[in-house]
Amino acid sequence: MRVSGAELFVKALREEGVRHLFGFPGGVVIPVFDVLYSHKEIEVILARHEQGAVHAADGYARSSGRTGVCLVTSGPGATNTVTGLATANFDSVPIVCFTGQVSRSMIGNDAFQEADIVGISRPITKHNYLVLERRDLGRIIKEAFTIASTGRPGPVLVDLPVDVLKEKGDSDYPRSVTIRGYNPTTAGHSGQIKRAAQALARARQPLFYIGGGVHISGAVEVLRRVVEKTRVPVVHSLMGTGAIPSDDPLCLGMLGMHGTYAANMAVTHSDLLFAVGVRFDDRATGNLSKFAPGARIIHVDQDPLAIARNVPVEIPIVGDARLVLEAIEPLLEAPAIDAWRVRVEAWRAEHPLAPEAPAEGSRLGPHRVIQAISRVFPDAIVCTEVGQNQMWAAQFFTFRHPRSLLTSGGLGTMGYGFPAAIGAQIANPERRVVDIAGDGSIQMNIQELATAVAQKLPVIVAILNNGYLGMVRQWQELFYERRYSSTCLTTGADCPPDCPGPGDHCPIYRPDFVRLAEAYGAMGLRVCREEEIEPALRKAAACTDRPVFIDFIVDREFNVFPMVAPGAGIDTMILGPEGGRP
Ligand SMILES: Cc1ncc(C[n+]2csc(CCOP(=O)(O)OP(=O)(O)O)c2C)c(N)n1
Ligand SMILES: [Mg+2]
Repeated sequence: MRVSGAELFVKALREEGVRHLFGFPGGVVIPVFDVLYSHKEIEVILARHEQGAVHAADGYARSSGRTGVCLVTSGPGATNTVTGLATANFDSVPIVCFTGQVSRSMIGNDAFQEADIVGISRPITKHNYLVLERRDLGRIIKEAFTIASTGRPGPVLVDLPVDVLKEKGDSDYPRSVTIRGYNPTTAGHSGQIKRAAQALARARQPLFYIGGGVHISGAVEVLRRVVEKTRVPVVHSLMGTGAIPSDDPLCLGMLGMHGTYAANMAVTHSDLLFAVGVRFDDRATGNLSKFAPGARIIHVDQDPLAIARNVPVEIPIVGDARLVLEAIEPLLEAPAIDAWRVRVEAWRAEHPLAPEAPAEGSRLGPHRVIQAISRVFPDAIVCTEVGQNQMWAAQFFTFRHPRSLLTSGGLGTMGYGFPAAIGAQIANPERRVVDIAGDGSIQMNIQELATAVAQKLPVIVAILNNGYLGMVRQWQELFYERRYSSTCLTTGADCPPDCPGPGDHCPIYRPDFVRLAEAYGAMGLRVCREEEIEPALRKAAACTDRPVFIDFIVDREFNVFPMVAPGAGIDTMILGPEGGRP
């Protein structure tokens, strides 16, 4: 049977099991949207901005493990996907993003709405394609889905010229493909796995260092068994949050720039770091010359390029984290580390995560909001924006489930959390999804409120409204003599040039998030006092057919501690507002 490229495209999606497509139309992709119009089994979620569509596909994928799919038009539609693709690429999220393109004969002629999206997206995708022949369409789509979801996952972009979409051709869609030069390793090397087990048995100050790869590979269960069997303490990266429950006695929390005192001290004094699915990102390691100076390092990762890129690794194991941990599990013995555990516990007791208390009469402590969210919605999928809100969410929410913290770790994309929450809610209609947001970040994809209202999604957005681009302000406070250049969100034309800092003289905060939510048809609530936090969250919990924005007016100059100054080793932490150092 001969069908159009657009018909084959939709058939391919159906055979891939795609149930949701995040999209935004335009001239060259009308043929595809036209076919989708009569195929109701694929639900098209109309975003309000292409960046929102890609982040939604990303949240869908991160929360469910299924590949997220989006479809946008050429030119500006395609360029609007760039931040979403880069975000997903950094955090290894499987997405297939289809972009329309001008007709093949027009490519390179500055045609209307032409952009070389394959060139633009090359460094921020796992792979990308321009479909130049109608006969290659089915194979390329199959390859795209295969590459996105296997090995170290990532976004794949497929650029579809409009005349390819209109051309009639074969209706066959391949069941499988072999891709030359693409053969991700899955099982780890058995000799290396044995060496790793022996090293762990002999270690006296060992630590597991866990990252996002553990969620991606579905290794959470086996990891928990391995930790239980060995009783070795665990630290995790931001992306590894929730792999071990935050309240597990062996979980020391996050390491790095805003890591816990116990995690950073344990890394610094460990003699063996057993790293699984991590990148040794600079936000986690701090100054590399001071990172884990006495530790032998075992590194399990799917991506051979991630191994030994930042730190010397003694026992590299390339492979899927779940398969490697399953292979090592029977070989493991619990090391004799009672003395080490006592030291680790002492660090934990010495400096628990104890944020500065807000001054008398001042506004809410943001950590109180997050602790309350954790109590009212203990099983929620938590999305975050970027900045202080993100770090407080990681520090103060008790994560107990895998794939429950969706946050832009690598790229640090403000505006990620809300559209990601929309995608997560669509993939998980039975769960509560809460976006912990900053008042700056939320405005970067605020238009997706229209999407959430249209889809009747009860996503809860908890805005920690501090009137600042708070994380940048924190750096200015600590390292730039409180010169709050371009970080105050209440600044107006009438402000004096030498602002004395926040106070009653400040202009009224705009926008009014409550009225903004209501303008979109969502519920809007405002909370100014501690005793109002839980009632507001319970009111939000009772709302099941539309999004809720809660504007939490928090202390304006509250900081995230501990903090490792940029360039310092992670054992040198600023522990609180007085700047006390260990
Ligand atoms: C798209 C983007 N632009 C700029 C930044 C730099 N940046 C990091 S955190 C931050 C402040 C975010 O402010 P807000 O959302 O209010 O969060 P807060 O830190 O106050 O919780 C900025 C500007 C970024 N991460 N992403
Ligand atoms: Mg803010």
